[in-house]
Amino acid sequence: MAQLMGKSVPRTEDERFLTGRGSYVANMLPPGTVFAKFVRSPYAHARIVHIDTARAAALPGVLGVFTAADLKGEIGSIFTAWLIPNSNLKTPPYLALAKDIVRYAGEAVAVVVAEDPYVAEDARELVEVTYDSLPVVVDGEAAMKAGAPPLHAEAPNNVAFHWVNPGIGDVDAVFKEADVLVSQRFVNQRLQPAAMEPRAAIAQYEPGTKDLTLYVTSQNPHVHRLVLSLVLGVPEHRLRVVAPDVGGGFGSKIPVYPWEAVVCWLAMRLGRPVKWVEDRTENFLATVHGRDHVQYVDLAAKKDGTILGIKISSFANMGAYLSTAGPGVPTILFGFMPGGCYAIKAGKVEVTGVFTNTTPVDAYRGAGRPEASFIIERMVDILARKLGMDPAEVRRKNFIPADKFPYQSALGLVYDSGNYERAMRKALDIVGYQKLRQEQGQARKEGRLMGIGLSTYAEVCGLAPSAVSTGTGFQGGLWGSSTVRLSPTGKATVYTGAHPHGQGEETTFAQIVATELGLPLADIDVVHGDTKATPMGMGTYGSRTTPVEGGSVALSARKVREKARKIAAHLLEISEDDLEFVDGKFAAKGVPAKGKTIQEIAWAAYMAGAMPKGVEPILEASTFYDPENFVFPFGTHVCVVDVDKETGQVSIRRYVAVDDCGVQINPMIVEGQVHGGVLQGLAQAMLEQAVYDENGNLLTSNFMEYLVPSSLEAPNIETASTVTPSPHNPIGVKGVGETGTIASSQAYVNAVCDAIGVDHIDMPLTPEKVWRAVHKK
Ligand code: MCN
Repeated sequence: MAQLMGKSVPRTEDERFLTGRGSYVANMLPPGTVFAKFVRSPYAHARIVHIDTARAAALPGVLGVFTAADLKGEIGSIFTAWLIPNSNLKTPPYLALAKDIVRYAGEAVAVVVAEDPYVAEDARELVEVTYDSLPVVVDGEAAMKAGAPPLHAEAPNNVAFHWVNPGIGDVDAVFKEADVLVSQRFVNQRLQPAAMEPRAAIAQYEPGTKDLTLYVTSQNPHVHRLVLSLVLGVPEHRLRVVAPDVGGGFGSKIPVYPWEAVVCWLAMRLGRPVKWVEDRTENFLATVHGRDHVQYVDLAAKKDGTILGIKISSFANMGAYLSTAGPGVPTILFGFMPGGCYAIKAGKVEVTGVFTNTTPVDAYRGAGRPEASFIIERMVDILARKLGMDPAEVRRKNFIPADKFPYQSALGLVYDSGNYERAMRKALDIVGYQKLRQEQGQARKEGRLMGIGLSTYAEVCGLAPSAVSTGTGFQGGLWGSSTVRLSPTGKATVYTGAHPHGQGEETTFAQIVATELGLPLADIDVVHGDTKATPMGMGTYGSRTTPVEGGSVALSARKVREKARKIAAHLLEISEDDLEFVDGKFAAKGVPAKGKTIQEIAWAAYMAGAMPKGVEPILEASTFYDPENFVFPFGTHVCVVDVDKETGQVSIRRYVAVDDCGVQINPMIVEGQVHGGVLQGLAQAMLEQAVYDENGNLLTSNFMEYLVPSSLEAPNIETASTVTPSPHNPIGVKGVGETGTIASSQAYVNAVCDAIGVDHIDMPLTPEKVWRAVHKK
């Protein structure tokens, strides 16, 4: 069998991406396309008194200006798809175009359509909206206080939901056993996803067939189709959603946005293809934001460093409306993981979601799990400091032992496999931990600030199984789907329900099929992103694509192989049991020369004149794979920093990442994902923060104000791995797309706090904050 699993083959998709031959929505232009631009509110909270569209509509080239009044209920409210049970969830309407009241700066109040995008832009400026401003609240905790401006009549005190994970053990009892208690408030600041490609949509309607096609920047085209069909009343089988190449998403292209529904409605109303492409400022104002939690954490421990329990009270700023997956992120995706990789006896997590006059918040790389991992990894360091123990020693003492898997965690999940001690040992060996600690002692004597930060994270990903997704209120099963089809000449096409948008599965899924069927990589095509071509699928996010969709691909390929085995046995006139499959050829055991290649069997299955009894023509198989559990990657990251006392400037001297994502399909891609993920987590620790003023204006609405890291800030990332396969996944894989982000923020913050000798500094650690911490100002 051609063993392509585990090989660092170059990414097949890169040729088109790196030579400018990708196919992006913004580059498409169906004949007769007209252009939409949205008029967005400059107010964060205001009554809409009047909208005068006359001057805009009179501009030559304008086809129409539309407001909520024109929609006349033809577009339903955009709804959240994660209805968290037992949380008293409030779901106020989120209208495609605001009616009567706007609740965040950037909410759309009108749309202009013109023959030319520049005319549309000019016309947008001519729409005159009279607003009557209302009091504004942007801070999640402030929004719940008496007297705070109310956003929605159905949500008293602006509370969107209240959810509790009581855990399994008796948390109050373990807190009574404690010798030491440590408490800390954390602000996990709001972030703005900044995918290279902003959002875009083109809708095209065929009145003859009543077919509506939407080309859109989506991470999950079938989810887009389902939601838009319900919102627009277009039958699902008449709606085709195509997400072609997508230039990054990081979670922000999971949600279905109101304006995508408007673009569809306009195409049906005007009978012309309608195109909308957002610019960067619109992207920052009206594409979902991420994180924005305030957490109060208590940790109970023995004086020898044994951790007993954790209690968390978290406040999640949801923005003005609940986005598609919004409520699930700070609850389900956060609230089961703050025990990290430790054998904690009991835990309790309480989460309150709050409405504010800010952009809605949804998934952003890691989505809930970076927030969980940050808390536990910071708390372990704070505990170590309080006890005067080495942070590595406290971790080692509390790790879930390698022989205790599958492990029932105190917060309610069953971790599939792990060996935390081995990953930490490897990272500490690579970085030379003992020597670094000695050097640090010497540096301190000389008045220099040097810090070492550890992050021994465990995370949950591979979002599935359906019993869990639906049991936690998600309005969809989470399984993987695929079809593997061999043409008569033995070339394979893989149709997947995933939609990679930079991660590289066109290559890794081909590697899976090549391994299972013994085909050359060049003979395999991976198709995704088109609801008309692919099986109903749940998309790409939550590092689910490889374990769940990839698992499905492996199972489909195995079904094809088993069918081919039957045909081969029939053609060779021997028993199936006497056949072996080596390098793409079925042959009698020990007689490889006489046999049938997979290509010959594909031809025979097409000709179909000599098939075994009861076997259908064509080599093709499909699988809907619903895994029995999540997968739990883990690892140890170590960050070594030097802090300049005079300026507060931090420089990263070393960054070592040891990650374990089970079996690796393509180690080069895994390394690339770790690099990108680490930098995204470091960006939160060092630089990024969405900032609103007290009137709800987003001050960070462009790249001058919202700082994403450049190669200058990026450290050299030294990567290594351990391999602990997932026992329940068909190919032993776990996800890796988010591990770097989930691990890295706290490695940096731990290092800086270690250098200065303080308990905590909230992110981002700007030079000013660091300087103040050094000088206790
Ligand atoms: N892989 C592998 N072996 C493994 C695990 C993964 O070879 N054991 C490979 C995969 O086959 C795939 C890549 O690594 O080529 C990432 O796979 P996976 O961990 O399954 O993650 P997903 O494909 O589900 O991607 C989602 C994840 C998330 S949640 C965010 S956010 C994110 C990320 O991936 N957004 C990205 N990485 C991104 N990378 C790019 N370029 N752009 C984004 O928007």
